[in-house]
Amino acid sequence: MNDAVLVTGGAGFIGSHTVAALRAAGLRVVVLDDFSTGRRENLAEWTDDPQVAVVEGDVRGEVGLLLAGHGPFAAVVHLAAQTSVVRSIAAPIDDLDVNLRATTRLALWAAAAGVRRFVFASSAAVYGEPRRVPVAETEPTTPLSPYGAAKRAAELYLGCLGPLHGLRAVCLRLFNVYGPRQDPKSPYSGVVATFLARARRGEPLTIFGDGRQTRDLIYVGDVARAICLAVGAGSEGHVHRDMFSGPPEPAGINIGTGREVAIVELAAAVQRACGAGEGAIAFAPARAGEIARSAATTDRAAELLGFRAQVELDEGLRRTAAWL
Ligand code: UD2
Repeated sequence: MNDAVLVTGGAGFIGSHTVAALRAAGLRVVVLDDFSTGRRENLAEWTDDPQVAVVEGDVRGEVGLLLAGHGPFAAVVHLAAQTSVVRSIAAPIDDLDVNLRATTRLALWAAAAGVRRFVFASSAAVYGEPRRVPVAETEPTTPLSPYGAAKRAAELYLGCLGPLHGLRAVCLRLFNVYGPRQDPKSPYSGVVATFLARARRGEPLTIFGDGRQTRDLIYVGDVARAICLAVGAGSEGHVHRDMFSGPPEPAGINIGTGREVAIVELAAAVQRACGAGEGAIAFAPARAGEIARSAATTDRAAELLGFRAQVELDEGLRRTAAWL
C-alpha cells in the first residue's frame, strides 16, 4: 500500500477540507476522529473512495492500536484539538490533556512509526496580544489563555522531540479560520459562523465590546491548501526551501491573510453576504481574555511553503453563506 497521510480530526471543519485537498493532490488519507465535534456527513464525499479510510477513536487513546493495519504513514496532520479559547479558560486541564499531552504522545508514536513529517495546527493565540500588528513569527509569544499556552507548549515539545527522535515538525499558526462546515450552533463557534447564522435568521448580530477589535480571517480552503503544502503535497509549482533546517525549534509559520478586519466591519460584510442590507446590531460587554488586534505577517508562509491566501473576505463569506 502507498504511504498515507494521517489526518487527526479529519471529520471536522478544517479536517474535512484538508482531506479534500490531500485527495486532490492524489494522496491516500487515513482519518482519525472521535466524532465528538467531527461529523460523518463532512466525509460523505469519500464514502466509496478506497483511498480514504476513517478510523473512529480518541487521539488521547492508543493511537498505534487504533491505526494498526492502516499505515505506513508518510506524514501526520494533527488537527484533533480542543479548539475553543473560552472553554480552555473554563476547563484548562481538559484543554491541556488534548492540546498538549495528546499532541506529545502522537508525536512520539509518529517518530517511532517512522513518520517523516508532522504538521501541527498551532494558533495565533500563541502570541497573546501582539506588540505589533501584523505580527511576525519572530515576535515574543505570551499567550493569554490556557489554549494559547498549550498550543505554544506543544510547539516547544515538538521543537525538542523532533530532533531527538528524527521527526520533522512544522507548526502552522492558524489565524481566524472560517468557511463552510464550521458549526454555527455551538456556543464556542467562531464569529463568522455565528454572525452568518444569526443574519440568516434575521436576528441581530451581537458584538462583544466596541467592535473595533480586529482579526485576520482566513478562508478554510486556503488553510487546507497551506496544510497540503506543509505536507509536501503542494501542486503550486513552487519548490519550497527546507523548512526544517535551522534552529532546533520547528518552523512556526503564520497562516493568515495579512488583512486586519474590525468586527464591526465584519458584521456589515456578513449582512451584505446574506443580502440582508444593514441589519440590527447589539453590543454586549467584551469577553474576558480578549485580544484587541490580530493579523499575520505572511512572508514566511510565502517563502517556506509558497503559500499565499487567495480567497477574499466577501467571496469567502458568500461561499459560507451558500453552504448554510
Ligand atoms: C479564535 C479561535 C481560536 C484561536 C484564536 C487565535 C474560533 C472559534 N476560535 O479565537 O481557536 O485560534 O482565534 O487567536 O475560531 N465576537 C463577537 N460576537 C460574537 C462572536 C465573537 O463580537 O457573536 C468577537 C469576539 O469577541 C472576538 C472576535 O469576534 O473579538 C473573534 O471571536 P472568535 O470567537 O471567532 O475567535 P477568537 O479570536 O476569540
